[in-house]
Amino acid sequence: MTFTPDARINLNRLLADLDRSAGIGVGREGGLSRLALSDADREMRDLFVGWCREAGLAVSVDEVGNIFGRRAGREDDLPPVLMGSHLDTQANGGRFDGILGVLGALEVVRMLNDLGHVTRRPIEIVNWTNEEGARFSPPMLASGCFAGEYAVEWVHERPADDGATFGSELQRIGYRGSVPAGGRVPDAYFELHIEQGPILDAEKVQVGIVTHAYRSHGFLVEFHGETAHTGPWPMEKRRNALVAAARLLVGVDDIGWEFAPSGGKATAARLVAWPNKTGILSDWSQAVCDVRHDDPSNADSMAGKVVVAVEAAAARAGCEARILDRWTWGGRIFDDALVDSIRSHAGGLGYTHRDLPSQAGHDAYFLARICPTAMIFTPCRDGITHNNAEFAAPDDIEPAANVLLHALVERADR
Ligand code: HGY
Ligand code: MN
Ligand code: MN
Repeated sequence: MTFTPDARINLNRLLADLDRSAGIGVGREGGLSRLALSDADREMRDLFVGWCREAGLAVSVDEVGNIFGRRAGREDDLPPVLMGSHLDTQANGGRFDGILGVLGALEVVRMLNDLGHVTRRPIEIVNWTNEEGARFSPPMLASGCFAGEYAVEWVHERPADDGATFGSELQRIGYRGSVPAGGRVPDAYFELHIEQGPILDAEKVQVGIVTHAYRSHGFLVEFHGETAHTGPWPMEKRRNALVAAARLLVGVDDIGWEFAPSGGKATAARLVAWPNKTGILSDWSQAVCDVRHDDPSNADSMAGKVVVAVEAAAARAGCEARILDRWTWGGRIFDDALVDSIRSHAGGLGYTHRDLPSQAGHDAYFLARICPTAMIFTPCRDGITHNNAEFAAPDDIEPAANVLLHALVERADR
């Protein structure tokens, strides 16, 4: 057998893998809660590594836990073509977000094995650590490190709520690899992902051709105040860090509503405070928020308004504020030739398809900084995601996975 235009993935094999994954780190009904570097993440990683080895891949793990399964090429010293996504999920995550991209890449490799097709260039399938940023901020932490955005030491120091650090948890679960993180340039990167939006499902379109990404700015903000008694302490003397964070987050929500008519979004995502107890004002708090817009200049002005809101919230609550971390991604970051290839394979395979932007962040955003990169979207029911009701039917999955198979081989064989 060999690779021909009518080659297709083995959908039932991919669905079986997705079912196995759905049983590891089970969350609410139908969903997952498989936070990065948790015991459940380790279990899923071990399963994925086993599958890679069964598929004849050489497995390596880098210093921030990214897992690579390498399939040799005929000219094996050429830069590899990468494809993958993430196996970690949100706290109330779905069974497809990220997971479909990793297991879809594995299925492509298995199908090439079935066909006995060895590509000219080597292929590497990838699981990126901590894409969600749910346990360790910021999101896309390990793909960002691979792309040179974050130093390994800084990544290892990222704290979790329970006092653990990224590096200590990586060590604990046995995935603190020795391979340097990054420092190499892949030939290209593909990422298969559910749309995480309603367009493809609503229009009954089979494949999403991702032309660009919403411009996004994220903030981690810290406030310092003073503890005091909630009873006798006069209002004018209060320095309640919890109030400062709350005022910021309401201000961020107002920015979202201001830009909603043009499709902008602003999210008050997280608020933690100490001591955060009855009877006492909190003297420490942290808040995470982000703003997103299809128009970069709008996104940038939303970000400017967030910075003003930080100062206003601090002043109103009598606290000091510090922006501990900021992250920015998105724009026209994908490779036109790869996007065209994906579009032509979608058409050539007889699938309906349409161009659209990505509104959610993805590891591909960082890979796009170092090599030609493109994404392929599948529909997901009503666009529901980061929710246990997230769902992609077999008919939703198969077309985009087949497009990945053909676009990957075209790139790896050129
Ligand atoms: O933040 C995001 O959009 C991604 O899911 N990490
Ligand atoms: Mn994702
Ligand atoms: Mn996600």
